[in-house]
Amino acid sequence: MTPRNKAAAGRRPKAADGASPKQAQLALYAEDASTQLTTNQGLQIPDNHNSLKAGVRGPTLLEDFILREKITHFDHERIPERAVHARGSAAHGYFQVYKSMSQFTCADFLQDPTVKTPVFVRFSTVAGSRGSADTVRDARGFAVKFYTREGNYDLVGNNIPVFFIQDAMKFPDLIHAVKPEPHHEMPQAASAHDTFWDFASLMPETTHMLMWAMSDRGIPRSLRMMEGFGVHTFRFVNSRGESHFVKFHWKPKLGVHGLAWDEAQKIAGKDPDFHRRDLWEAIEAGDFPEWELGVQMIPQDKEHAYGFDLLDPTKLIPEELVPVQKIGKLVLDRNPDNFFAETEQVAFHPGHVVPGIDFSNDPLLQGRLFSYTDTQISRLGGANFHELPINKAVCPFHNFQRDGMHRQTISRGQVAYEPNTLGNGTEYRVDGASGGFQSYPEDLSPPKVRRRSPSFDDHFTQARLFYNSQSAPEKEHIIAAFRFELSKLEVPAIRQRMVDNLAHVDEKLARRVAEPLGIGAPDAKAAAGRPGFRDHRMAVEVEESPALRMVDSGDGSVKTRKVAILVADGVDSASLKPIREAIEAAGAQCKVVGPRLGAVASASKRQIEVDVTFNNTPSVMFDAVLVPAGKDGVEAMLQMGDAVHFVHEAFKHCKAICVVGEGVQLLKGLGIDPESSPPVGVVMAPTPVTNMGDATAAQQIAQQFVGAIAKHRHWERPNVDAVAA
Ligand code: HDD
Repeated sequence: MTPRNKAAAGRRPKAADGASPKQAQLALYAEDASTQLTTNQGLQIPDNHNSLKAGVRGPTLLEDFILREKITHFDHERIPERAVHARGSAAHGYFQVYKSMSQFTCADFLQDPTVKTPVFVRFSTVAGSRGSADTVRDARGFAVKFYTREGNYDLVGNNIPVFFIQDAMKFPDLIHAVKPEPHHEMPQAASAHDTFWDFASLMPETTHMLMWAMSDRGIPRSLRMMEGFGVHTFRFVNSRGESHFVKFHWKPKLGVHGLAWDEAQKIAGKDPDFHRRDLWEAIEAGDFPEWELGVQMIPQDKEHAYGFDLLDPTKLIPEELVPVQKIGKLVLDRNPDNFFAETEQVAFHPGHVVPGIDFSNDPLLQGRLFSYTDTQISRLGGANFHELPINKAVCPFHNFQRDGMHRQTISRGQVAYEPNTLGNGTEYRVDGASGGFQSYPEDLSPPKVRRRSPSFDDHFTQARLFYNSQSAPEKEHIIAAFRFELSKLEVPAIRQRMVDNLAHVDEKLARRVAEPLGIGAPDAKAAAGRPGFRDHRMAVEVEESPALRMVDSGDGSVKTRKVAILVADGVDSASLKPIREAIEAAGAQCKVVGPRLGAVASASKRQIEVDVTFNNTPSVMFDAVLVPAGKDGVEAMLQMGDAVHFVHEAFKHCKAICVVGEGVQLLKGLGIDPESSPPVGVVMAPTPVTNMGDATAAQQIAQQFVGAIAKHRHWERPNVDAVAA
């Protein structure tokens, strides 16, 4: 064990030390490394380096059961990756309700504020393979398994509140279109290719989610800084059998933040595990990520009160129409012990519900109710995946399902059927009289039809609402993302169809997207004439919804933000100290970035320990940059391409930058005049202030810098496209 692992293992709760029921259960299956090696049958292995041979230079003998066992196991180590959401990262934690929700639902885990329900949460990208990069443009999965006292409840959502399609019948088509193209398996983890946009342009119902995916929601800064949504309308049912429709929201404590697209692409190469590492490290450091669970509730009799259909998964309920009530919190406080056993083998299913939570007739949800169990059977090798430790309920479970691949449970007795009189000596019959999960008795008198409801036919009003609700820079990001994706297409007709559709969202948006694409002007009429086009406009109930934009979200704290402090021999360490202290006191994390590992010598010959180098940890790994004063240090950095690039790139990505004294030289070439007021998000500290040890002035500078970091990104910074970085 490395010292770090040892420390982590020491900290982790064991079964006996008050851990959650789920941790106690998992501990029964856990094993620690041992110095003795045995076969799977427990036989001690005498030599783990050499196979059994006929003479030292002779052929290996078939008899070598030890070699065979080892190789055979290795040969079967891999299981199929998930058909979608293959790339994921997960953590354990707990959920706690703020006050009883008994008025709306009888779900046990939503009753008692003193109860902490164990959870396992897996975040994922959708399109990429298991080994693909974290920061690609995509929706993110946000799947929560609650191990409740009434059985497992899975809330299997995304970080976008609407979906591309309205009916599960189209799901395989959607996924086939977005996955790498079947003839050459390219591109990996990217929607910027012909088949995706071919499909999207022919299916205008995708338009609303496309707007979200092309926004900064598609490239989150961190898994800890994104919202989650149950997407579909579900039902809460209380103990009197009364139903409310409900939409679920997860609101991150740290706010909702995105990367710059150029940055996201660079990170995909520099650190493909960027989000996974960020989640892991935050939890190891004790910075436990937190979300609040929000609900929008609509009484059963108000089902038709809105212009959109609650059953249509391409629609959201604007928070201005139905406020989000925060009803509890989710905290992730423990990393998994084993990626495969937990993160890979966990099996989610929207059909894992508990009494008090039920489905709506959303046709996408209805299809999902079939798909998830089905996929686990091939992915996890049989029908007994519920017995895997990570999937096992913490409450007792029992039925007469029997046998199958990899069955673990040893079911005792003669009886495997119901009703029976032989099982436990008395007549045993399940008749629904004694509770259990009761489906909401919805009144249905349907003709059997294979048709889409006309109430699903408005494909543009909410796409427009989303676009209109964005700030000016966020609108620019959406335009740039559409341009990027569509410019990658080889077939101009697909680009044209797409911008024709966009003209129904916003004329100007469509024109701006089309400008650099070598196609004609957007033609709204042409779009309207194509098969599949629906624009039966619903009444506009909300023109603009501030809740849909990301800017200014969060509580203004800089907790866990990463700040680079650039150093080289000769920088002024005195000017660094007060600023570093203030940043760290505010909860941000500093790393000293230098030309080499080891230490550099400050102007006053103090040693400054270097954590990482300009080369191995570039600016895209940080949220902000601090450049100290010190003539010789700054001169040295100006000679280093990596150091200059570091600052220019951070500027281009609209990050907070603080330059002290001569450090301003590193902004040279960006057209910034040190004498005039600095660009937004750039804090300039004149040398005399900090060099002369004026503590109050240094404090002020530090506070300005912390304020700039808290804004996350200064997207309104002008002319960043002109920066060559
Ligand atoms: Fe799905 C996985 C979320 C529609 C079929 N889906 C999967 C995961 C998430 C979602 C988060 C990963 C779970 C994990 O971490 O293991 N899926 C959604 C959302 C949808 C959605 C929010 C729409 C609102 N999905 C959807 C449809 C179907 C599927 C319409 C099929 C009819 N989804 C699957 C699947 C997966 C899956 C193929 C792959 C691996 C798995 O289930 O366990 O069955």
